[in-house]
Amino acid sequence: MKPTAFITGATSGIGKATAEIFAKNNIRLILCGRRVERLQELKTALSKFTEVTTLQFDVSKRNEVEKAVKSLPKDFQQIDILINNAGNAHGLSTIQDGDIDDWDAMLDINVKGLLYVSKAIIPQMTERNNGYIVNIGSIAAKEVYPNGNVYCASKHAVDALNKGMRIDLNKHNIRVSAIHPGAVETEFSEVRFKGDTEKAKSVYAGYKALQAEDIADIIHFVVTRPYHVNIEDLVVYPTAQASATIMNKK
Ligand code: NDP
Ligand code: 8X3
Repeated sequence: MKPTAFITGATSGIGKATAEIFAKNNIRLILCGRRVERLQELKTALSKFTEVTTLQFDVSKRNEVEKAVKSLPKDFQQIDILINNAGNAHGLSTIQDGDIDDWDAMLDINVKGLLYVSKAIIPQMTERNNGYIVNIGSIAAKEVYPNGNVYCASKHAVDALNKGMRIDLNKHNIRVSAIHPGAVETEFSEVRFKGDTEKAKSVYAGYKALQAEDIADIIHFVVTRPYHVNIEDLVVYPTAQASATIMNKK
């Protein structure tokens, strides 16, 4: 039987590219996000390759998450692979100038949202003693850079949760991995800079950034290893990037 993957943040960037590569490799899809038109468009496009259903909810709203997961049609209720990908940075400021609404958004979405979704899905994995969880962290999970304070804290939490999940779920035979990308050219910087397209573009100027498909390819590699193989985490940079702050820009 084909495995079923639940992908949060499937409407854009890494999540969307992961949905595309999974669809072409015989993985059934539960696509999640808030932008319903994009979910519908992607469902139409990927239904040519695999079975697809969609769920519209905000990961940071606990009731929405629980209701959405409970609403899954019967033939999508067994989730084999969970990709905890939804998340963003909101703002880039010193701690003294930071906007508390941005802090709330990052902690509510990147940390609590990941927990709410995991909590809704893990019980059926532990019951079956089978499943795979992939958490999308960041180099911000491994390093702290100037003005990155709360985003880095939220991703350090993802790194800790990745480790904690693997320890606690070990007796249930559930695999848990994290992917920690460097700069990936997606809508990420548009969200960080609140729609300032020029500023967002400048983040990816003067070098070849990772593309969403590069990370999707790695996620697909990770989830298709033999069942006895569990990759703890992978840090992935563009060749031009050596750390969060060292970039070889032309
Ligand atoms: P995008 O902005 O392109 O995609 C973000 C996705 O998250 C969208 O599908 C969005 O869907 C979803 N999302 C955001 N907030 C919520 C929410 N409250 N509820 C539900 N879904 C939400 O960015 P990326 O693809 O780059 O980001 C994906 C992940 O990769 C994030 O966790 C990010 O932190 C991480 N990452 C990104 C890097 C980069 O350089 N781009 C590098 C390292 C890590 P919608 O708006 O429809 O809800
Ligand atoms: C996204 C990469 O360097 O902007 O997580 O934090 S970075």
